[in-house]
Amino acid sequence: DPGDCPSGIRPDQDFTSSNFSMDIRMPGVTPAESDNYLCISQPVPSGRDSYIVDFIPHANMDTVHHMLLFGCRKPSSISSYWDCGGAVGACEDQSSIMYAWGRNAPSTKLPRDVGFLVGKNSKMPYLVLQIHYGDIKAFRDHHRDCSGITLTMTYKPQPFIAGIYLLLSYNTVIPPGNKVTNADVACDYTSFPIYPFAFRTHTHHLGKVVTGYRVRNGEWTLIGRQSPQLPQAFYPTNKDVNVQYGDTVAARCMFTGENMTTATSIGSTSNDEMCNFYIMYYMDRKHAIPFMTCMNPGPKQLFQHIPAEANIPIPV
Ligand code: IYT
Ligand code: CU
Ligand code: CU
Repeated sequence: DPGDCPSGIRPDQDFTSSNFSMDIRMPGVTPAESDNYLCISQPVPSGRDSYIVDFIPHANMDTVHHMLLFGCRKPSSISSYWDCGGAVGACEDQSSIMYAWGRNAPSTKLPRDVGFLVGKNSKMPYLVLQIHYGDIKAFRDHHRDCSGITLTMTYKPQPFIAGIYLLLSYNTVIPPGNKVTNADVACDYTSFPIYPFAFRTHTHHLGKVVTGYRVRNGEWTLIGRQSPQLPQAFYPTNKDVNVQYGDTVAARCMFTGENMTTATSIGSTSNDEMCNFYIMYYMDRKHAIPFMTCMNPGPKQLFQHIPAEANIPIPV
């Protein structure tokens, strides 16, 4: 008994239905130390396309700091669960983030008729769940933890496919003592329309605010703005802002190196920094693209016109 935690695929009660659920839950684990990152993987049904249409988190704020779900070609381990906080990560080839849960953060629902495509035609045969366990005090009684998520899934083709557009800076350096350092990223958008509905920000300790925009004909329209010091979940986007051929997608991370004595660069440890703005969108199934990235340092000229709010810290 793997801690008697539910796992794997469960068909719908009604056997004629195309719906089913999939549990991705820790197999009754007791983290050894505070700030353990543990990962588990589950294959998705491979013979045919399936769609994730809802995420139901099972996590307790007292024990779990955050959860991230990835779609993967190959998980980093075949163990029932593994430590994925160090050299070994979640996936061997980082694929795509699909869901995030953070303490106290609202859980974003996929809109109606929208699903993440997994399985046969998706190049994502595995799902990997990463759980960051917080303070180990909650495990003083040595209980076994079943945290994780239940996915509501269907074989029924969905009219719209969900995807992720990740904007990231790879070359930012935050000098010590400077009150404000901006990391700017921008790309021209040259594909079929996307309809953003949620966004997520990610930095480490020095990020104060991360903001993303659509720029159309010189006009900046907010997609989302959040403090990366709040739970790094997906929050609903500003309003109905679509992105189409000819637009520019732009993001700024504002950092402060005020209290630092050395320069901080982009890297994977908590002493390094990151600048990520994730857009979760849907797209017509006819020409759906599940994952896009933008890593262009934004042109200075463009960012002269960024709204002032992008440099106003969000109180936490
Ligand atoms: C260097 C960097 O910014 N790493 C980020 C973003 C990233 C995510 C994925 C980079 C790649 C990916 O395939 I998915 I290449 C990063 O590591 N972000 C963390 C998680 O790893 C997702 C985060 O919490 O956003
Ligand atoms: Cu966390
Ligand atoms: Cu990071």
